[in-house]
Amino acid sequence: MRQSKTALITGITGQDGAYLAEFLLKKGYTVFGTYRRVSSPNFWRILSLGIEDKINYISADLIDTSSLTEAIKVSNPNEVYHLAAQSYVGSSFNQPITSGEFSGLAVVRMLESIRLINPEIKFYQASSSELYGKVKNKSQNESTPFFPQSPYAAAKLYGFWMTKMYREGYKMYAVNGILFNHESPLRGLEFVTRKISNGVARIALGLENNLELGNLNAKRDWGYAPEFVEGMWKMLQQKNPDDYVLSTDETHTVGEFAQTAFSYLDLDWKKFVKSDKKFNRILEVELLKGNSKKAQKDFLRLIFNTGIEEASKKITSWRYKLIIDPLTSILETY
Ligand code: NDP
Ligand code: GDR
Repeated sequence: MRQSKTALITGITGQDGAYLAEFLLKKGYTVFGTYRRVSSPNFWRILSLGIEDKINYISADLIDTSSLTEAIKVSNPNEVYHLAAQSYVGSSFNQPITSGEFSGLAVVRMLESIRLINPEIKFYQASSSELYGKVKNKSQNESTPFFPQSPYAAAKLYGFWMTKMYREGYKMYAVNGILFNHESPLRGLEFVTRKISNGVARIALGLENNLELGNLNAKRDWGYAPEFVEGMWKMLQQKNPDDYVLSTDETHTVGEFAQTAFSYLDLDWKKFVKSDKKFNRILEVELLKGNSKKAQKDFLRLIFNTGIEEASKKITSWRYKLIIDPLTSILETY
């Protein structure tokens, strides 16, 4: 009889993959993770968490169905967290076809493999607040209509519906986590929060004179990645499978984020930040602000072991968690 649970994480080399692996290892899980073969190894996040020797690695590529099927067979998991995707929205306009392959079709490759190998395996799909796109509502929850604004979001929309279809049609435990932006020191440098904290650090150290950004008015609901991965796990522990929004329910502009980051080092952001149209997207998502009441009611409260108010205070302490933590870690490396 199995003593502990086994999880398979696709995209273990990414921000969420690394934090989720750390979280599941602490819970006593046996963790398998897929990575893709690239010319230079990309394990810096796992290394920085010091968990590199505790993970069972499987090489798999999202475009290669047999490698994904093999990963499920070899790991024989109780739970699959499907996180791998081309996750940068801006690049999806340059690579719309591979975005469809990686963020859309690959979801079905996973679902179909699970259905054929062992339909009892629980499946988590990394859906996104980008699905809401051109929003009409001031805040977005599980009933808000989707209106994608990028090839990335359109591909994720397909993945969203296929996950729901396998749940309803084949009665599989398959759920969508509709996660709003979540950041950390392990976030890729091309994403705006890390671009800003890295830029501020470089300016403070005299390595750069300014920071070029795109749309400063875009509003995002930024949370903290290590807390969000716990929410993913919670979704697979519910009695019945369902889709959930995870968000802080607060929104701030990119400009506000930059202002706060510069003010941490007593710098006036207006002297350093330049807005350049070359960083604007073909289509933009102007406003995202989550409404996570459903998750708060079902399980977010349990994550923090506190009341709802305190939980949301903890998750929304964005000034510290999103700016000061990554900034400090950059300054420490110089
Ligand atoms: P990252 O970009 O940090 O990680 C993506 C992972 O996918 C990496 O491990 C990457 O591998 C892997 N990957 C990409 N293409 C392929 C491929 N062709 N074959 C195999 N693996 C591949 O993203 P995050 O960790 O931030 O996000 C995780 C998931 O959650 C993504 O699906 C993202 O779209 C979604 N999401 C993220 C949110 C966020 O705010 N972070 C919010 C909502 C959804 P490699 O390291 O080799 O590049
Ligand atoms: P996003 O994250 O597109 O929301 O997708 P990103 O940090 O790239 O952009 C956030 C907002 O900032 C604006 N912006 C800039 N963005 C970048 N990257 N660089 C800039 O210089 C810049 N200037 C302004 C963007 O236009 C945008 O409005 C992230 C990813 O993790 C997705 O995978 C995930 O699904 C969503 O969050 C929820």
